[in-house]
Amino acid sequence: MKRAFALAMLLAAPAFAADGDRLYTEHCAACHGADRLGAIGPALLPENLGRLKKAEAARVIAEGRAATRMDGFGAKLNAEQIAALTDYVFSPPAAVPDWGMAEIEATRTVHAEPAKLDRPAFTADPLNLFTVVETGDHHVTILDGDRMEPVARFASRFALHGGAKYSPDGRFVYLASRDGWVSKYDMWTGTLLAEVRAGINTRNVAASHDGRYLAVGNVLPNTLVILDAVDLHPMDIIAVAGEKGERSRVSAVYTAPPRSSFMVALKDVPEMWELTYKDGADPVYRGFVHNYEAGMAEGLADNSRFPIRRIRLSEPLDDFFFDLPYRNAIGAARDGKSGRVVNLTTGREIATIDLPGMPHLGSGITWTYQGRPVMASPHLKEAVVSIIDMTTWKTIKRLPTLGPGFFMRGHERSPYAWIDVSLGKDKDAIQIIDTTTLEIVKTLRPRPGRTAAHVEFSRDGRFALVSIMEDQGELIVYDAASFEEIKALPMRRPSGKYNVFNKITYSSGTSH
Ligand code: DHE
Repeated sequence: MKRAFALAMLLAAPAFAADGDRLYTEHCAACHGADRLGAIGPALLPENLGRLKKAEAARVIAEGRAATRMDGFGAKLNAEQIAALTDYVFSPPAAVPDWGMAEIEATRTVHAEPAKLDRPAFTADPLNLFTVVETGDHHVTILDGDRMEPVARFASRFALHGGAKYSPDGRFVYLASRDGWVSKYDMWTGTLLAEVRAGINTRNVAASHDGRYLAVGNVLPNTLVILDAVDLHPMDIIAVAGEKGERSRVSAVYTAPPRSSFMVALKDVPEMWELTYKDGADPVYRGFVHNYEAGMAEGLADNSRFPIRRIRLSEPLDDFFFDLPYRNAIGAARDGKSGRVVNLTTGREIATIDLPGMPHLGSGITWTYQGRPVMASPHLKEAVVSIIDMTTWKTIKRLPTLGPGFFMRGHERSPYAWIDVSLGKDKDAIQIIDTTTLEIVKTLRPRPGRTAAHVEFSRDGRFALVSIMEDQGELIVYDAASFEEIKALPMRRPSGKYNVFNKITYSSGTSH
């Protein structure tokens, strides 16, 4: 009660009474950078703080942040000064900082070359390893998926977000942080190999299926950065803008293996981009990249050594799911009411899907139901899973759940799809859908009262791993057929886990 009051006072204090800029230089710049771009501490710019409420930011300044080097300043600064500092870090900088080739290259470090090995340094099936991202204390655990035992654990950059991406053989894993750091680890030795800061505020990283390139989608600045997957050196920076030059944030970048391309979702303009990385790319792309005028006429961007195709949309779509052959993209605006199907061969929208309630298409999965391919997606704002026939693009079922949820998982060898409902009041529940009847057959409450979210199957589909997404959390291993708990491992807010085999084979039940 006392603390809540103190916090309210902090927020009510007149921010203008103290000089945020000066206080920042004095107390924060050493760790967070004079330009607020981050140093040993994370970047403190509005885009990077987007998920933090002002009251929480003020509390962190006053009390510090557990499990980090951020000490509390409550003894040194009064309420007015803390309010001024909070306002300052939530205000945009006078100019968008430069983050070009030189700045990116200057952050790049190659820590080690991969050891000459033809198998992991430990005894484990290299294709049944999991990367577990623990955002509670910013660490990554490599888990042996046969014994369900950790084989390595190491510190990560602050606030990793998005799925782990693997090299085609599953040996190397790439992880991105919200502050733009991309790190490359050797799964077989648990070694950090290289790091680079590809953006100031980043959405995610995608890895080409041939193991050669990474694409990093940024919000700040508005760029798409292509890195060499071997040593992370920046190969290309593409300014992201619509046809009339209007700048756009990148929402996400995805790999489309059968197309040898990266698909790019843009937040602010009604376009999606396809960037091809195929050698000697088909003439339709090659021709245009060398011919700016013709390229623009045909809707191809021309600012990259990698040919880019603009696909015009009727409105911006910022969250995508793809059918397995990558012939169609299913997109939705996060705040929209319907989804669109975009045929990637013709570059045309071919259907509208009934999808209210903020579908989270990036978490969608697909399976065969009564001989037809269906896709299913949870919703961020509605207690429902939408199941859509991918031949007619009609919603065949809106399956009510206990609450809105983030993630969904299935596996080729399991008849069940697992969802969390972590955005509602039943955040401690995991629900299991029978993919043959489209009914919920089981509701688990792994740890009553504690948030359960993000499921991933083992390579063979026999086990389902569930996160207790709390600071002192757990990773719980379930028998995926009997739904019995097999094992629990303590973990620090395990936000996501990624099985090597399921990822590198682009399993229909997992995110790609
Ligand atoms: Fe995520 C993946 C966007 C909030 C945990 N999230 C993704 C991806 C996108 C995305 C585009 C796919 C990228 C990839 O894997 O390459 N996430 C967003 C948002 O727009 C949203 C709603 C708001 C935001 O803050 O950006 C959001 N996400 C969250 C969280 O609050 C979560 C639960 C905790 C956190 O750590 O931030 C969260 N997002 C995740 C995880 C994945 C993810 C664990 C990987 C899922 C997977 O299985 O592949």
